[in-house]
Amino acid sequence: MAEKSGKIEKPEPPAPAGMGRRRFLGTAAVAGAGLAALAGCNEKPAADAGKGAASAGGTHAAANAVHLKPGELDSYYGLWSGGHTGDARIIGIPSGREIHRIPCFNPDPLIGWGITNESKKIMGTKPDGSLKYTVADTHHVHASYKDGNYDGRYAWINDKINSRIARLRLDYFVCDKITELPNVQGFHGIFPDKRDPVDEKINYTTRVFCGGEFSIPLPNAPIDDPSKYRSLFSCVDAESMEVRWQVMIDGNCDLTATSFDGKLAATNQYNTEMGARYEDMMSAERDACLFFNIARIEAAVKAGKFRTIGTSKVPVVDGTAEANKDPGTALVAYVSVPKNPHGVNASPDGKYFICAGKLSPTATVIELSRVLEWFDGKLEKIDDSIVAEVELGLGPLHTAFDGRGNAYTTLFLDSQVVKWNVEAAIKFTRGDKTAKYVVDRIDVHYQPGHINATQSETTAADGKYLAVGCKFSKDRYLPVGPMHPENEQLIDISGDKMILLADHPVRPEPHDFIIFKRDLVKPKQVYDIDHSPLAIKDAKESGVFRQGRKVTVKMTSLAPSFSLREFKVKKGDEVTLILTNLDKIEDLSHGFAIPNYNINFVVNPQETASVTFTADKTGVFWCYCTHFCHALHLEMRSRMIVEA
Ligand code: CUK
Ligand code: CUA
Ligand code: CA
Repeated sequence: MAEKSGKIEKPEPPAPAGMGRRRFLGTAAVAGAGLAALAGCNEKPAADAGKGAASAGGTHAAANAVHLKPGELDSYYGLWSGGHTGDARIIGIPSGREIHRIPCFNPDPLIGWGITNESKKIMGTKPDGSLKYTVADTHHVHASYKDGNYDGRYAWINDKINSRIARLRLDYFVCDKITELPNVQGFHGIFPDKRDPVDEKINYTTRVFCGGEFSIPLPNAPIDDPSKYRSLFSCVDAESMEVRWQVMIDGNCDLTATSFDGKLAATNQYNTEMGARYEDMMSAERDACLFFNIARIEAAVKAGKFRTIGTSKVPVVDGTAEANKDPGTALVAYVSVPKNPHGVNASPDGKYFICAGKLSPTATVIELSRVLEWFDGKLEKIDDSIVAEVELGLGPLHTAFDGRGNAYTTLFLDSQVVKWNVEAAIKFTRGDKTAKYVVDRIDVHYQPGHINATQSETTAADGKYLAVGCKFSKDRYLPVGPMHPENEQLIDISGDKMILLADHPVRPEPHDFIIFKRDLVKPKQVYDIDHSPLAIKDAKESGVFRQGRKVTVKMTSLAPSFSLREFKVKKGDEVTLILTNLDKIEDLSHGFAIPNYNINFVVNPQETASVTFTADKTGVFWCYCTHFCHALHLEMRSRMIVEA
């Protein structure tokens, strides 16, 4: 893919703001030679690799440093989606250090996710007790809001492969609920609402919106004609995690964003054509950004104006273009935006939604108040809600904000981040050609996808750091065979010019992430022992309890021993082993592994976990602690004797 890193050529100078030669990428161009460019294969390693940080002292000193002294803590939490690993990752910002991973959709043998009964219940099992799914593809992770800022309660993350939404608790940093969306394939964008559209008192997140990307027959059936397929936009209850309602739409959902006033949720569409092949999906010059009128949708559901699909009981309202022409009753507004847009993002001032063009070199700025005017019958044409459409560069994907009126958009094909001023872009679009909306450009390495700034999509956007998720790392790390890591780059955005601060490799492949101030969460480091109804609060309650062929083994851990030094079961028993860690000291976790039984899990201080297995092998099995906990950690064992 990449050219040999030995052949380093000078990078092309940044493209000027007005790019006459850069018009839309036509279908023909893309289908032919241009396809390689779309895949990012035309990039040459930049000659200035790493120079950004080195030249930090040149133009202006980097106000934000990445180097923390030993023992120093990061000032921000970064919450990254894990991609194919199906987890969420906690990365300290600005250091870029990966501090933790939260397994969600896929098994994780470290903590026993997908092994313990508690995690299996969250993940979902088949009738035989095995996991329903073991692969996932997480893209987007967003946290709950209060008063327009993160409140440290929850975050939500999507699984595109099996259409699941997982909730993360931000006190224990664990996944506590997973819901599978009915009749949805390719669940992609996810975004919590920021407040209720109607109830003044509910100034926090109570809904999470989920975009269905792939259109399918509803209900799914072997129907060949793609014009009969539709996709669903789903609303999930933030507390119960049940699906409240769905909206059937034309085209497809991609990314999702929400307004600060709680009134609208948005999704961009790249396939208004409802094509089944990529040529078809890019045949139109414009696609759309949809706006969902939350209050009206919920009123329609309440009034019984819905249907259900297949075996699902979730109310589905009609959001198709044909049924939503009259602004007075419309549930959904279809705003036209250029060719195959990618991200949609809400600016922290609450005024605008920005759609990046992807196959058009533009960003489109849509004014929230005008979309609302259209719903109120005060704006004649919905497309008049577009207040700017400006050229930025090739392959614009996602946008972040600094809270000072600037937007930062990734340019996938140009391998750049462009900093641009939203109000200047609006002036330029209105005819003031002297309005210089492009403020700065910086090369990134390489082909960036998501981008986010510290506190970006909150009212507390602080414009300090920008992280950029580069899809290709090429020559940036020691080669490790054919598979390359992704490159997450950190940029200082505190000054006028962006300054590249650091590269960090990540296992493929995170897409989206958020970065928030560390004092917004209050992590707990010791469990409340009552979190589990199974907790064994006293070592004296330990023992082997038999009910026919079902055996319960109750055990506690307290460094450096388990309460049962040995226990006996019989071949063929169904054994449920419950382990409570009675240690109360922070950081004193124990593991519990059973050799040849394929079992390992961790119990953190005051945590209880259980596993169920059939004792199908006779013999002696040294159950041992897998988590280094004490000078006598190796000696911390229990003997399971399985008798014939
Ligand atoms: S999509 Cu991955 S770079 Cu799934 Cu958010 Cu844009
Ligand atoms: Cu307990 Cu190691
Ligand atoms: Ca299209």
